[in-house]
Amino acid sequence: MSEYFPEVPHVEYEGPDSDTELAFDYYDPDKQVGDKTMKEHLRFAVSFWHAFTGDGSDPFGAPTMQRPWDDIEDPMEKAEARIEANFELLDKLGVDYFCYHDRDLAPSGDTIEESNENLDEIVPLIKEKIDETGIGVLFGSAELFAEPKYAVGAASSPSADVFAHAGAQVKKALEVTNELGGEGFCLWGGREGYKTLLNTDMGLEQDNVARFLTMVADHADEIGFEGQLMLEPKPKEPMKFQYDHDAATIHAFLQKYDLDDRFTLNIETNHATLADRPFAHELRYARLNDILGSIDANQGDKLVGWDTDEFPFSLRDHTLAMYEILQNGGIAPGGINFDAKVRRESFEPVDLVHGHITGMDTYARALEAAHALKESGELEEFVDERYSSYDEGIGQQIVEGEADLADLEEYTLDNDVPHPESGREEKLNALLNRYILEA
Ligand code: XLS
Ligand code: NI
Ligand code: NI
Repeated sequence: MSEYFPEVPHVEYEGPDSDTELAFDYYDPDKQVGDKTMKEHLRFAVSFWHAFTGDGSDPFGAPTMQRPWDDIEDPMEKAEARIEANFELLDKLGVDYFCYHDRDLAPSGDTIEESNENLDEIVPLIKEKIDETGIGVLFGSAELFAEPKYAVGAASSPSADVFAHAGAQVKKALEVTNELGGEGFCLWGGREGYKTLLNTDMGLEQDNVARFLTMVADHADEIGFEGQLMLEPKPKEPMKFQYDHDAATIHAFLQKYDLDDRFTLNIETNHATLADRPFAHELRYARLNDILGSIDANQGDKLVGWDTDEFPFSLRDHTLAMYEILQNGGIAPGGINFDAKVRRESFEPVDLVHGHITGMDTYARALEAAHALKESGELEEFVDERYSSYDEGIGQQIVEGEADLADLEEYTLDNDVPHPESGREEKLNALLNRYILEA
C-alpha cells in the first residue's frame, strides 16, 4: 500500500518548548483533565470533505491544492486513494473519527442506482479500514446541495420529484452510515431556505422539511440506527435565508413538529458568527434545551462575509465554548469535528497537518483553561450572587410561580426604588484572561 503523506510522522505531544515542527504543544491525549483524558473529552474528527475532496477553489478562483491523488484519472480509484489517505492521516494525527457526505466517499453517478453502486463498491474498503484501525465514523451526511437538481433546496424544493430524489439519497446515506457503525447522522440543509419570498410557499416548504425529517427518523428506527440524528444551524449562504437559521430557530421548528426528541444540533462556530451570535451562545442555548449533539469546529472572519471555515485558533472563544461543553457533561456521543479547511494559499499536503495540529492544540488549551475556571467556581459564584435576590422573599415567590401582578404591586409600594448592581464585565474579562494564560 502506498503512503500518501510520507513526509508526515506520527504527531506526538512534545510540549510548547519542543522544536519539532509537527508535534503538539498542548494536546496530550492521555493527560487527565478532571475525570477524563484529553482524548476522551475532545473526541476529535476530521472532515473528509475539506481534507480530502476540497480542492481550494473559491467563488473567484480555480483549485490550488496539491494532493497525492491528483494524477489518478479513474474516479473510483481516486475515491479509494482518498480513503486510504484518510485513514493514514487520522492515524498519524491520533484522531479517532471522521465525518463525510455520501458523495465524498464515492462519486455521484448519472442516476441514483449508479451512485448507490459506487457507494456499494467503496463501503467494504472503508469497513476493512475501520476494523483494521479502530478509527470510526462520528457522523455521516448526504450531500443535498451541490448538484443542479438541488439548486433551490432538497426537502424544501418546489418540486416533489426533487423531494423524492433527496429522500432516496438520504435513505442510502443513512444505511451506509449504519453499516459503518456511525455514531451520528447530520443533515445540513444547505439550500433549505429561499432567495426571494416572491416565489416561495414558505408554509408548505417548512411543513415538507418536517415531513422529510419525520421520514428520516422513521427510517433510522426501522434499520436500527442507534446514532444521533442532527441538524446543523446556518443562517444563510448559499441561500439568503435558511430555515435552520440558528439553534433557537431550529428548536422552535422541532417543537412545532414534535421532532424535538428525535434530533439534536451540530453547532458550527462559523455558522454562529454568520448568525451574529457568539459560538458559546449557540452552545449554551442548545445545552439548556438538551439538544447539544456535536460540534463543527472552525472559525470565521468578521471581515470576510462568508463561511471561511478556518482552523480554530482563538483561545478566548474556544475557552468559552469548552466551558459550555464541560457544563454539558461532555460532548459524547458527538465530538469536535474539524469542519475546517486550509487557506487556498496553503496548498501543500503538510498544511493539512498544520491546520489540524493548530485546531487540536487550541481546543486542548481551551479545555484546560475552561476546566480550571469551572473547578475554581469563580464565575459561577459571581453569577449566583448576581441573581441571589431570587433565592428569598419576593424573588423566591416569583420563581416558584407564587406571585401575581397584584403581589408585585403590593411589594413595590412597600419597598424602595430598586438599585441595580454593577455587572463587573471588565473585571470578568480579566478573570477569563487569567485562566487562559495560567491554566
Ligand atoms: C457548510 C456546512 C457543511 C456541513 C456538512 O457550511 O458546514 O460542511 O457541516 O454538510
Ligand atoms: Ni458544518
Ligand atoms: Ni459551514
